[in-house]
Amino acid sequence: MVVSFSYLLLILFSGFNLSHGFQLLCPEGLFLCGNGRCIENVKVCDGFLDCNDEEVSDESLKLCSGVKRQKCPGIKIYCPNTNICLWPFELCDGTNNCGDYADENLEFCTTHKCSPNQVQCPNGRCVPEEWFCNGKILCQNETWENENIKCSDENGKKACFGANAFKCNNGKCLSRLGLCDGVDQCGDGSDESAERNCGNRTCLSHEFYCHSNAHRTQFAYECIPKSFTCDGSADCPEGEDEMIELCGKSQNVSCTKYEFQCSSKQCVPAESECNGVADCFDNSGRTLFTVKTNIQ
Ligand SMILES: *[C@@H]1O[C@H](CO)[C@@H](O)[C@H](O)[C@H]1NC(C)=O
Ligand SMILES: *[C@@H]1O[C@H](CO)[C@@H](O)[C@H](O)[C@H]1NC(C)=O
Ligand SMILES: *[C@@H]1O[C@H](CO)[C@@H](O)[C@H](O)[C@H]1NC(C)=O
Ligand SMILES: [Ca+2]
Ligand SMILES: [Ca+2]
Ligand SMILES: [Ca+2]
Repeated sequence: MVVSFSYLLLILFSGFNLSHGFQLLCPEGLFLCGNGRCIENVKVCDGFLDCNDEEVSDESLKLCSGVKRQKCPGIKIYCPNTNICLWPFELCDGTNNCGDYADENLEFCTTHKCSPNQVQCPNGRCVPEEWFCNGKILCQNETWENENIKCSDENGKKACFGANAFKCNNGKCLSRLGLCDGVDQCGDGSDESAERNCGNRTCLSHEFYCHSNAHRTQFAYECIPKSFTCDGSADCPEGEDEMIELCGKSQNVSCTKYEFQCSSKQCVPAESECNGVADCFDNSGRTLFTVKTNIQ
């Protein structure tokens, strides 16, 4: 009775800050967040923010120290105060990835150097180059953007900004990674059209060609930025961007326990393992689940 009453209160008050003298309990098997929310125990110290409270209570270092502290795979970076691993490009990108804004700290961001193919705004924020020239001010300073981000070529025609950008036939700018990936990000299909030579593209000089892409029925990630090679995370269909021959040493490509490792070494979020979508380039995630996914 007591438990169900607390549970009822919880349902009524979830989202409110309950710090008024009475103590809330969560039903068994659930973890009580600092903001009164209850989350499943398995979501505690799993490297993802689930409580969404100021204390980052499900991923605090106090709770997730020692063995529970996850190892950051590859080139991922530890958040200083929370049990979360970041990609380098998540530093100063305007999104609070650490949960306590440590990755968006202004003092840090004004001296931080952005990743390749990112623009550093005057406020320190790092924005991917290909996001510009799509009609939005991204640096919160239009004057600065007009002076520094060129969205036209020498003939005055609309252009995209940066070497990683691709211009759709309809003028939209998107990342070259979206070329020939089977998804129409342009909206007019021009990133997937025959003129793009999907399966036979010529990569730019700052790109790496994934040979194994040609074995796939849906071509994707034929050309990846060279900065994606030897970073501890497989991006080519068969992981040749992390080969010892290329990188000089074994990269020990490893996934967090909340990721599933495909036979190609690629890491995909664990929950996508059984969702019927082929996230592994080699379909290895699906082989375990063919019985489930074939029921129609
Ligand atoms: C915006 O950028 C301009 C030109 O780069 C600079 O002079 C100005 O101080 C900036 N404004 C703000 C609010 O930061
Ligand atoms: C790629 O080009 C080669 C040589 O031109 C050709 O034989 C092959 O069929 C092409 N592959 C695709 C997928 O278009
Ligand atoms: C890579 O993995 C092997 C085997 O698990 C281990 O012995 C080695 O220390 C690891 N190397 C690095 C650099 O982590
Ligand atoms: Ca969590
Ligand atoms: Ca961030
Ligand atoms: Ca596409």
